[in-house]
Amino acid sequence: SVVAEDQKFSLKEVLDTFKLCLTENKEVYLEHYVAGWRGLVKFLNSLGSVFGFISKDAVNKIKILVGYLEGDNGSQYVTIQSMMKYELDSGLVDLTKRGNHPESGCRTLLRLHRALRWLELFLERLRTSSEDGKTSVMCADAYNESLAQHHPWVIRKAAGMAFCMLPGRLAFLEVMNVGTPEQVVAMLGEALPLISEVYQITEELYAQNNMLDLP
Ligand code: 1Q0
Repeated sequence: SVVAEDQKFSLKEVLDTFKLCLTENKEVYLEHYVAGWRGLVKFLNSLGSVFGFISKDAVNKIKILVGYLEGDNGSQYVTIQSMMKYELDSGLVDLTKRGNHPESGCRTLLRLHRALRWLELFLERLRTSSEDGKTSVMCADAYNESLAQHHPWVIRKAAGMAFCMLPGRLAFLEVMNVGTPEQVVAMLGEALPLISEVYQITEELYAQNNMLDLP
């Protein structure tokens, strides 16, 4: 049905939102960045309830950012660059330890930003994997190389268990809703440089502002 089609995840849709993220002078639109995550969460939800604790956290962070976008100071949150400037200039970021601003846009987005690195590493493995490649292993390797460094033991443990529930490579490529495995691989090849560029630009911004370790 039309409704079912609407709710179906499509890799193309996520790809398109990440394409919209960058302005001409390489600023990152928060609205599209958040929309990209919405699409990914949709995908995660379609994989089953074992991933619920992960999507819940992502949804929570998306909601915080949307709250700022739609709030009274929404015009300050158009791009990641303007958000950083605004929050830093106004003293709205807890820089060294949690205090009065435990849910700043900067610290919230940093969590999604770190997860974007996981996504990049995972999708690159998926793209270059052979037919008998195991998604759970690709996912765990990508996680250990990135996000895991920022997570305490309990979360690493829970994440590790969830990864084991991932569908196999073929089923995984199928739910991306693109077409044949070859077509998915081609689309991943197109998507990855975009995701990577958005990641690099954001990483640079956090580094320049000494905010890579926001509590
Ligand atoms: C496909 C399997 C998905 C696996 C996702 C890997 C990430 C595992 C992360 C486990 C995190 C769990 C819960 C909570 C963590 C928070 O403590 C942590 C820090 O925040 P805070 O406020 O406590 O300081 N939060 C995070 O690190 C953010 C984690 C966000 C993860 C969002 C994952 C969204 C998943 C997308 C699925 C993409 C599938 C790829 C196919 C798409 C093709 C384009």
